Amino acid sequence: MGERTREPGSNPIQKIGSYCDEIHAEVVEDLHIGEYGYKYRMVEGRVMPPYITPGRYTLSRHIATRRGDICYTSFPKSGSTWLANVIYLITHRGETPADRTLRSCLNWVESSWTYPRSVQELDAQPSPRIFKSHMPWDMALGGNPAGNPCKYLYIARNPKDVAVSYFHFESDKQWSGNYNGPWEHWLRMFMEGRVQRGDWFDHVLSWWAFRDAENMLFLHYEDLNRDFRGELNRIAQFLGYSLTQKEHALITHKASFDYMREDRFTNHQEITDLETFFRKGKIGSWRELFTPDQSEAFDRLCAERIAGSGLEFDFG
Ligand code: PPS
Repeated sequence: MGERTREPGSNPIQKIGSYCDEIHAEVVEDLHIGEYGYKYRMVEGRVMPPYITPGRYTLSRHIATRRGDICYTSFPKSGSTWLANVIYLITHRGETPADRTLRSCLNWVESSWTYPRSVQELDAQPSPRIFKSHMPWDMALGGNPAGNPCKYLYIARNPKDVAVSYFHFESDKQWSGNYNGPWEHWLRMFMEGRVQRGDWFDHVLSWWAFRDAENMLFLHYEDLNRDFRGELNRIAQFLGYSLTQKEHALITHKASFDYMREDRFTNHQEITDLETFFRKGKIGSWRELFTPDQSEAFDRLCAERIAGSGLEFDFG
């Protein structure tokens, strides 16, 4: 098993073209433009990105999953790309193809943006098929996860870091959400559940309620950050893989923040405007933007919304 660090420019991966509402939002009349230009679509009463089109969403709900399928899911900016890479590396014993990207190896059925698949393409794919989603439980891929042959992994991150990471993400890129307002306003929208993918608390709690289901693994970004070794073993075991020491070391290396930021397999270089995707990769970067008053208000909201659920977060 060789470790390949790719030199910049050494492989043929091409840009996939720019995001465009006229193409990717499909039903453009449905779109709303909120405060500070923030664009979204309502799906099942939730704020969603424009590229979650009615047709793609319906397909994602009705897709026939099979034994061996893996679906990872999260609220945006919670470490899902990191988890995707870990899943890919486990299921491929640490090897990655030189002529493809992680994104192109995943099935993001609910989205019309980046590698949308037809039913025929999905049916023809060998196991294990890896599905990406950012949906709450009641909008999950494959209908009801509890009665589904698919294995689900949910990754949650402390919501202050999510809010900050999401603000940078939506402010830095010029497509889809296109938010161009200040942090204070973004934070208010986040706390009121008005950012794309809806209310963070509802989202996380919806999956947390099913954390003990046999086909479900609930993960925390902060655990991966603090104890990658232990979490890698947990994920591998859940997926039914036993890793050799060498594979373990290779995966640990290839899933590190610095490696993923540089490697063309993972660094989203095929998409315009995602150059800042690998931003900090740390616990506690919320301190950059939260004022003491904002932090207190957020803590009060957390106490109200997750009290009694048993769900706890490490804020660094
Ligand atoms: S997205 O756009 O919703 O799919 O974003 P997502 O991948 O869920 O989350 C992006 C944040 O995860 C950080 N990240 C990592 N942290 C630590 N280690 C590794 N390997 C890693 N890979 C991605 C990424 O930097 C984003 O967090 P911030 O705080 O913005 O840096």
